Order: sequence, then C-alpha cells, then structure tokens
Amino acid sequence: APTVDEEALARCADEPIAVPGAVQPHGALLAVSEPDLAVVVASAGAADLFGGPVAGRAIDELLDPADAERLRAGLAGDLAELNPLRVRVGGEDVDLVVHRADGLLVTEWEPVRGAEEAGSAWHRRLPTVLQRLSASATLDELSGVLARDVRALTGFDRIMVYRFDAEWNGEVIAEDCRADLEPFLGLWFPASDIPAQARALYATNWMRLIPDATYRPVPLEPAMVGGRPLDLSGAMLRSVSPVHLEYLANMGVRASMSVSLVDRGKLWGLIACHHYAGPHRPSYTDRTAAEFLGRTASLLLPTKVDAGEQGGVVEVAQRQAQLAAVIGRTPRGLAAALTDGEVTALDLLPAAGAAVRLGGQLHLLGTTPPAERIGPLVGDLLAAGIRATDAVSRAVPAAAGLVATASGVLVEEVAGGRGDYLAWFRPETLREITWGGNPYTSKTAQTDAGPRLSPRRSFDAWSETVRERSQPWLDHEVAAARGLAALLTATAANRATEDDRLAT
Ligand code: BLA
Repeated sequence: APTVDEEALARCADEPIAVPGAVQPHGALLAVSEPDLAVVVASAGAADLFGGPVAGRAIDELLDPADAERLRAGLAGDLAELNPLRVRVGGEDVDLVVHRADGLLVTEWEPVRGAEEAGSAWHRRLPTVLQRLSASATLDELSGVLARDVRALTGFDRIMVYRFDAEWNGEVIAEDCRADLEPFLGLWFPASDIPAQARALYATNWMRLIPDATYRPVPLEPAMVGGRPLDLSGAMLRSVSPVHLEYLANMGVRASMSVSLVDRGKLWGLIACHHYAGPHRPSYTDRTAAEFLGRTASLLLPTKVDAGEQGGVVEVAQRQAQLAAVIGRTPRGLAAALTDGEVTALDLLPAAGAAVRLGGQLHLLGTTPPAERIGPLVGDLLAAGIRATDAVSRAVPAAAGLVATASGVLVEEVAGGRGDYLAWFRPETLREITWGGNPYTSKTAQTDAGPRLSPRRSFDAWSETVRERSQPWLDHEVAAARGLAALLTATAANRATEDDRLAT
C-alpha cells in the first residue's frame, strides 16, 4: 500500500470536520434553545430566507401558526419521525429537518426548489428493490443491484459501490454510470483519500451530500457557543473539508453524495455518487430512501457469499471436522494426530506450509521457513498481537528474508503460556492492481499547522505490482485455525486431568 508522508497523513486525520463552523449554501441552519425555541446560532444570510433578522427570535414565530403547531407537536415526540417537516417560509416550500447537538435543537431549512420531486413514484417500487437486494446470492450481485437502484432513485451520473480492505484502501466493486463515462469499476483508491476521522464519522452518520462542490461556505454566527464551535457532525448542511472539495475538483466532480455501508458496526464501504455536468440535489426524501437502501444492504452483507470465499467455507469446515475426529480417536500424541495422518494440519486451509509445536516439539509440514527461524517469527507476531498477516515483512523484524515462503503467516497459540502453537505459511504472490491515479503523487505542502497532504491531480488508471504479500487470510480460515487451536487446548487439558486421576 502507498506510503505517503506519515506526518502529513496524520494532519489530514486531524482536520476537525465535525466542527467546520460553516454550512453549505443550499439551506439555512438555526440552532435554538429549548423550550423557548429562541435562535442562538444562525448561518449567515438566514435573514434572506426568513425575510428579516432571526437572532434571538423564536422559530415558531417565523412559521405559519399551523406549521408552528405541527413543529411543536413533532418536537414532543421522536425527532426521527418529524423529519422532514414540509413548511412554508417566505412563500416557498422548505423541508425542515431537526436534530439535537450540544444541548441545542439544530434546525436545518432546505428550500425544495431545484430538488427533484419525482421521488414518490420511485417509493412505490421500493418493495421490488428490496426483493432484488435480498434475492441476490452473492456480494457482487447485491452490489450491482445497489448501484443500479440508487442511480435510478437519485439520478446521479455515476454510482459506485466502494469496498474497504483491511488497510482502508478501497476498490470499486460495482458501478452503474452514464454510457459515455469511462468506467471506474475495478479501480483501487488509497486509504488517504478518506482519512480516519471521516471514516469514524461515516460509521455513525450514514449519508452526506455536496450538491455543488464549487460552493462557498456560509459561516455560522456566532462562531462559538459556550466557548466551542457547534458540533455539526449530525447536520445535513455541514460544510465539508476544503481538501475534499479540491479532490472533487481535480476529479471533475461537480456534485457528490455518499452513503455508508456498515457491517456489524464497522464501516465496510460506501455507495459513492458523482455528478459531472452541473450541480445535483436529490430531494431530502429521495436521499433518505437511498440511505434506507444502504442500511438494508448493510444488514444483508453478512448473509451474502463473497466471491473470494465461495466454496472454501464448506471445504475448510469439512477439514476441521475431520481433524477433530482424528484428535478424538488418538489417545496419545496430539502432534502425531495432526502431522502423520491422512489429513494433517496443513490440509485445514489453503497454505503452502504449516508448523505444529506441541509439548515443546516442532513439526513441519510442506514448505516453511527454516525451523530455527519459526520460533522467533511466531514470538514476534504474538508479542505484537498479530494472529494473521499477509504482509509479514511489514509486520515484524524477525521476518527479514522470509517473504518467499512466509509472506503470509497465520498463528494460533495452543494452551497459552507454554510456547506451543499452530502456524500456517503462504508464499509471496505478486498481484497487479490498478489505482485510480498514482497514489504516490499526493503532494505534501508546508502550512502554518505543519505539513499537509493535498489531493493528487490525476486520476488516470495507474498499475502497480504489489510485492511481499500473500493471498489474504479469510475470516472463516482464521476462525477455523482458532477453532482447531481451542480444541487442542481443551483436549490437552482434559487428558492432563485424566492422567492425574489415573496417577492417584
Ligand atoms: C471525504 N473522500 C471523502 C468522501 C469520499 C472520498 C467518498 C466522502 C465525502 C463525499 O461523499 O464526497 C473519496 N470519492 C472518494 C473515493 C472515490 C470517490 C476514494 O468517489 C472513489 C471512487 N482526501 C485526499 C487527501 C485528504 C483527503 C490527501 O485525497 C487529506 C488531506 C481528505 N476526504 C478527505 C476528508 C474528507 C474526505 C477530510 C471528509 C470530508 C467531510 O465529510 O468533511
């Protein structure tokens, strides 16, 4: 993976994107105190929308009496059910969306003029879409359905399903786009394109929209409440990072939206949406429908078969059962059960070599590093808390010179503390990957706050051969290794107890 300047990268992740002190201009923000609903913070220019100054006024006074009544009734209940409240402001239809932050009620007012209103027809098709999502057998199929249906719903020029790897680089695994656009399918993007604090925000906040990436941020007034800038992490109008706006400009993207895909609490990927010709702003309702599809697909993720794992799951489970049977049948000598029989520890999962250390004795199977190198290697990995790595040379110093046989190492302790373990080895596998632009050309610029990374300028496909890496260890393989180690630990403990009983 690209090693861009670490310090500059850390700066990127330091940018306080939750508190930019500004909003985007396609709406107005008023943060009010409760229960009087008096305006404490307003976005600059809010007076234009409301036809007069708003500071210190109560927002229900800014509304028609009937709308004010609906707002008050909604505030007494679940805010999520109130959103959006369609109200009239200055003769215009406005979607009012509210949430609470920093002890204030944050109200956001988005005039619907310009936003597409063709959503309701689409909503009637939702059951069909849900049916398609749940009927898809594989991850590929699910992602394809998601890209096509989110595009049909939102009208963006390009929809991509983007999946993170273990180091937060990402691959475009599905795409639906205008026929004249060059496809991004299969391209990889480096982790630094979406820094850590943004990923953290996106794991809890599922949706963000930039209808026009050439916008000028609208400041909040006053800039501070109670000595702090207002937390906008839950605000739909939140002004986004200027670095990201530069990135979009370099990519030729005029409007961008993304919806999180989250697997069991962890950010798994994004549905990334681009518009090129001009600004693009799907209505609040259509956006939330897209978010709903993202949430539904997220729930389905664990149930879909990953192309990389197809077939393997069953085979590994069978081997695990066979080994368990052999262990149960063999009264003495667990090591012999794992290394001498028809099925050995090496057969448990796809690997070139395995090491079994039981009762202080090391047994080698297949192609492994030299015996004397294995102990120190395993020791370093365990000390570093690493159970599985496909890039051993980057993980621990004891791996020097071992990449040919052991670029990948999977290790599980047996009966912890005695130095016994099971380990599997995979050789280096050269892999060609194509990045969406040479990731090594991001520029580091000096700023007052220290070095800062700026987005790369070219997104032309750029291929690279990845070295010193093995095939990755899949979750079910790691689980099988852990299961076998746990069985050996329990069996060894049982037999020790039996031996004690026989001796007395
Ligand atoms: C945010 N970067 C993002 C977002 C995406 C990407 C989707 C979320 C915001 C949005 O929906 O537009 C990246 N967009 C992509 C990728 C594809 C895409 C990979 O379409 C691939 C198809 N960006 C940089 C560098 C920095 C950086 C060097 O290139 C750091 C200095 C920062 N990206 C950055 C930040 C955010 C971001 C700070 C958060 C923006 C925000 O929410 O305020």
